[in-house]
Amino acid sequence: MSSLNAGFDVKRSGTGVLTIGKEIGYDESHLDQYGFSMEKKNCRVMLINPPVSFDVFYGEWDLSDVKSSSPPLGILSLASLIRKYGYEVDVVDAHADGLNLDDLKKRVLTFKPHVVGTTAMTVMIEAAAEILKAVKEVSPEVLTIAGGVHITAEPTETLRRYPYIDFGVIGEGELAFLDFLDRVVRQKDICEAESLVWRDGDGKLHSNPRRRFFKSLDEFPPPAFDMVPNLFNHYRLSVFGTKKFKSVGLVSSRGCTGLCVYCDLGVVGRGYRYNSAEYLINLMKDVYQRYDVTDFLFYDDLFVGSKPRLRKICEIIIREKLPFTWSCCARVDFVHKDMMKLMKQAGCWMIEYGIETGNQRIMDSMRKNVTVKQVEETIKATADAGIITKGNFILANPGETHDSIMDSINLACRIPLNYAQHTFLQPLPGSELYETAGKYGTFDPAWDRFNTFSINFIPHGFTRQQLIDYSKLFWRRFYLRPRIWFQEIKKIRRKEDIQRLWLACKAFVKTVFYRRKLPQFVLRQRTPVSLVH
Ligand code: B12
Ligand code: SF4
Repeated sequence: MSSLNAGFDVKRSGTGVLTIGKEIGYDESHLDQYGFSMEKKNCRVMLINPPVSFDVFYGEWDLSDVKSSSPPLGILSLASLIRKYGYEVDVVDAHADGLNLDDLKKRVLTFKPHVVGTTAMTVMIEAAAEILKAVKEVSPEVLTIAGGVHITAEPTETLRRYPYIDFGVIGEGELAFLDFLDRVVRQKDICEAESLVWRDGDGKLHSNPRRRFFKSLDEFPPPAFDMVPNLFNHYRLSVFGTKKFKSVGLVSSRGCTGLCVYCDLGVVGRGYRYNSAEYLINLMKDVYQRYDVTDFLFYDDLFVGSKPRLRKICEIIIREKLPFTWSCCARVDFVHKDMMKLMKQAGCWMIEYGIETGNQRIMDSMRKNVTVKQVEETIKATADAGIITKGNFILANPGETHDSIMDSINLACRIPLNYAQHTFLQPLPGSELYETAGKYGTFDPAWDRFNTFSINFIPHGFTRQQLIDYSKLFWRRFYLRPRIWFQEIKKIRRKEDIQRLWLACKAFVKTVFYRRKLPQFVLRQRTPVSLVH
């Protein structure tokens, strides 16, 4: 039985956060080497995406007109794998289906699961814990387990706060969950499973050593899209990130080599692993054949991280004349300028860049390792290749001044961006800033406010109202320009384009002229996570 010292919490502190890929290491073995049985098992597993309201996701911003939701990829990846290994699985997307706790209780009583698992980013953990509490109310014997980015960042504190979560899984879930279930079925000691956080009979919390990062991602089956009721009645991806309403979001790689201080890479690590071009193209073809989808949104932190893979993806799409359009995210220092024409030819219509700031000092303090000049050059090169550009900015960074915010607004307007958006800095659990933000301003670490739209960090020298005013200025200065309006009008081809533009306009007006009043946050410093020794 492992002590907490061997676990993840300790490594997360201090500079450990910078090197988690290296410290944890890579698992080069193959899935079949683990010897998990594929026979059908008498074990029912329910996986629930928590019912989080859009108000929680969007905070003070009224984005109801453009609200988006997408299939829960983490849960669907796990469901796909454990189904292959003989478990009976029920996926419940309580968020998309608008289910309340009573509906969930009924689902539990009907399916009679042995294990119920849920997922959560930080902003969702409260809702996730509520559903596990409801599960325990109707079926106290069910084993409850939570996974995802939040539990990875705050494993022991989360179990301490929510006693109805029996177990937590840190990091990637595929092998850890298979191992856990295998132990449940074979009645082996569950508490020795790697990556597991658990509570002993005396209520003491333990965090087992973490699994290494699995290398052969192609051995995992693709997300089980067939396990959510209806891909298009239930979900609508971001109006701004897709070309069509009917679009599917995919993740084809894990990890990023960046060191940005505000970013939480706890689950996937600071390295880079990816599905092969062939795997990805087969998945896209499968989604196309089953659901008639031709538009894809790659959520990957670093879709363009491997140039040979990117080239191959583009070449296959072009060679096979696949009717796909797609958009992806990229870093300005990683995108390959000589690949842009090929990407465009292969259907890439938009690249979303994390620009974050127009001020070099702030850029350096974020540890972006990028210059403002690089931003300018990359955006120009992308626009020259005929690919639409979207720039994401973060306002209210540590060390921010009124001038540095204006630098960001001015940069957004100076470079040939087609779209720009901003969020407010949030020192996310799992990011380096979570530990240090208190030094640079006032920080409210309430978990249900970590949606990146709410203001939970106010840098020294600013008031909350000033940040709201700068936010409104950002949107007005960028979008109230004739160039942007002409571009949108020129793009109209179909009735759907008009609908999408109308939704965007409504959201713009509400963002600039109106913000909902939510209770002001309590200004306090972050209290350190209590560890069990
Ligand atoms: C894709 C994505 C999204 C998509 C969600 C798609 C979907 N429905 O799944 C969209 C665009 C909607 C999104 C939104 C947000 N996101 Co987001 N997103 C990501 C991204 C880029 C990839 C996540 C992913 O799908 N990975 C692939 C799957 C397979 O991995 P996974 O979900 O983590 O699941 C694995 C494990 O976590 C674990 N696991 C997960 N659940 C469970 C459950 C059990 C029982 C077990 C055992 C294991 C387990 O096993 C899975 C398989 O290995 C991550 C970045 C990253 N590096 O993780 C950010 C990230 C998760 N997002 C983040 C944030 C902050 C948000 C927003 C709050 C931002 C905003 N401006 O509103 C919103 C809120 C949520 C919302 N509105 O739905 C942060 C979360 C940080 C935190 N501590 O909370 C991340 C980490 C970005 C970052 N680097 O800081 N996001
Ligand atoms: S913010 Fe983007 S570039 Fe920076 S570490 Fe995170 S994923 Fe990488």
